[in-house]
Amino acid sequence: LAALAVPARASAEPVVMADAPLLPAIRLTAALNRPHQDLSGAWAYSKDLYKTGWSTLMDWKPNRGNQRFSDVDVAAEEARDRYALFEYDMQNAPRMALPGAWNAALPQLRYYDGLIWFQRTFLVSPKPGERVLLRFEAVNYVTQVFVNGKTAGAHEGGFTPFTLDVTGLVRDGVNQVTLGVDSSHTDQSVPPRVTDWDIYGGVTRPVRLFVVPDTFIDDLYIRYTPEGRILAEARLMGPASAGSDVTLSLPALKLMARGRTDETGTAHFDLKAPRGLKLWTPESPTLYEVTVTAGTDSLSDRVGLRTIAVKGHQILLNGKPVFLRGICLHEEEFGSNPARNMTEPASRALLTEVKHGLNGNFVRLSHYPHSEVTTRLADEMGLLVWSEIPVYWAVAFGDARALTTARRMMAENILRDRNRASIIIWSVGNETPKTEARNHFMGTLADDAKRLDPSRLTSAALLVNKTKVDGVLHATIDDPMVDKLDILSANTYTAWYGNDRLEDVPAIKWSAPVDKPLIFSEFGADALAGFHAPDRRKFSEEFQADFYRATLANAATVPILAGLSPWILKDFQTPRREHPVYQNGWNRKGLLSETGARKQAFAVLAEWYSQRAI
Ligand code: GCB
Repeated sequence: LAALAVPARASAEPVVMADAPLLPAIRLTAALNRPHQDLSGAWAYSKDLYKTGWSTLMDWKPNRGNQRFSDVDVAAEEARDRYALFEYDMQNAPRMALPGAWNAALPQLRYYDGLIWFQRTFLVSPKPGERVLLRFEAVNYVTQVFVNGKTAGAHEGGFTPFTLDVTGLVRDGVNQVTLGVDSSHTDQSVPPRVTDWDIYGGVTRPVRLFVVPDTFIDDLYIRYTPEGRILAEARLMGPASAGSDVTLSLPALKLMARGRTDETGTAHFDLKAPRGLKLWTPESPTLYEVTVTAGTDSLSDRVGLRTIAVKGHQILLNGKPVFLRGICLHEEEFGSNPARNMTEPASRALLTEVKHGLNGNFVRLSHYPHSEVTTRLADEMGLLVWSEIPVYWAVAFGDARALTTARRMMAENILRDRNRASIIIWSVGNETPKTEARNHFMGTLADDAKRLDPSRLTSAALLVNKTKVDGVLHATIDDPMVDKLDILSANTYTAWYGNDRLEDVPAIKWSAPVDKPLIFSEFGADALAGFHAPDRRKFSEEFQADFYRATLANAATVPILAGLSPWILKDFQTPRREHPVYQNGWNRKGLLSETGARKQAFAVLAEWYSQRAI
């Protein structure tokens, strides 16, 4: 990634403390609740397959004619000088609606995996003592940001937000922002080159512009303890961050407290929860308005209060055992041409199928942080959430750069969402090899998760060791990570992949070396909606339904099982699945087709969950 050598302004660089998590310099927690300009809409774009506009790559052969990020008015230059040479003109380039992956925008870009430039203008008139921040909710995968032709910062990672302080680059009135977005992945990227989902390059979530006071409330972290206390930390950023007065209030609970920030800009609150507090549960997802004020800034959020813990092989929500009736989800809306632009109606439609269609109480948001739209809706609708970063398959576990990227992503994800009561699990990996390097890599992430948020559980989707003894299948979680993680999770595809037969699945004997809760974090089989086969062959709805019956029969025999998240709610696009009859670029393990038609297995799982509902 030579491209990233472009110097990033301080605000884009992670703050590195010895052995501490890698924190983004600006957090802007609960940003969506602040006044802002949404820069969604028409952006000019220009594709650049050979990355000629990536400044550092062309340093050996400077070519003004390709610098899409400059603020030169190309048409005016051409009009002024008939020998002027430009091989782009962003101001007059075609437009694309953002957010949304470019692969869905135009047939010519369906398989484009490389660099595309985006540009638009915005109006801003900051007053003295104000800061201008640009926040990007998700850009896949590497982004360089330029404001009025000057470097504003860079970011790697396709699913977590980043915020740049552009105060020094903006002028009063019309400004120009240009993004160079490179979707290509490398051997060091997270995720690596090969996954089982589609490219989805580009600006997939909104870009927003904020004007905040010079000293502003950058972070709020609030949680409820088993002892009945409400703990909160409010962190200010800016010249007056230390020694400032901060007020915290939860009006519905008649709670109000004053604090003062320490030298790190943080004010700590420790309040006794009043009687009558309603704890958040999936059945009754009570949210309380919380407001922090400091100086001229104020920030509000709606938060649920609850506890989550493990005891032996049980998961305890508010001290009571809970069985996770879940399903995995990719971030894809219904339809045959998803752009991974999750809107509230689209997210609500998907989560409604989980909650009311399947009788579920849990979603695994695989394999990367989903939109804040979804985690906020999970809070509101009452669904427990597994949140993960794309430490997936063959990540370069021995590579220091990959670890830095993953740690920063983990921090960005946790800092974004640690006030979401719905989230109970931070996951640090999916189906990864049992090597020393990987144990260190994922172990570091699990430690970071606990440091940033000791109030939640950790897990990882692990591979299972399977043997057959006297005709009976034995599945063992013999992974060195079991000691590190709070919950053991297993992806199990017996009788879909491999040579084992469906008839043997109900009798699989499960064992783990430690007494901890186990989740079947994945199991599933492809079925093409509408394909029915009397002989119940693979890819038929009948086979998928039988596969669910067999795996659920097995699940009922596993005493340490604390939940399920089968693979997956809905068919999703992936270049790995090219069977010309059944797949055509779609992984067909959805219980719903891409357009939302329910397959037979949907009812099988819904019925099983209705029996488990407490
Ligand atoms: C897995 C992966 C998931 C795949 C799925 C499959 O184990 O975690 O990303 O899509 O299997 O369909 O094979």
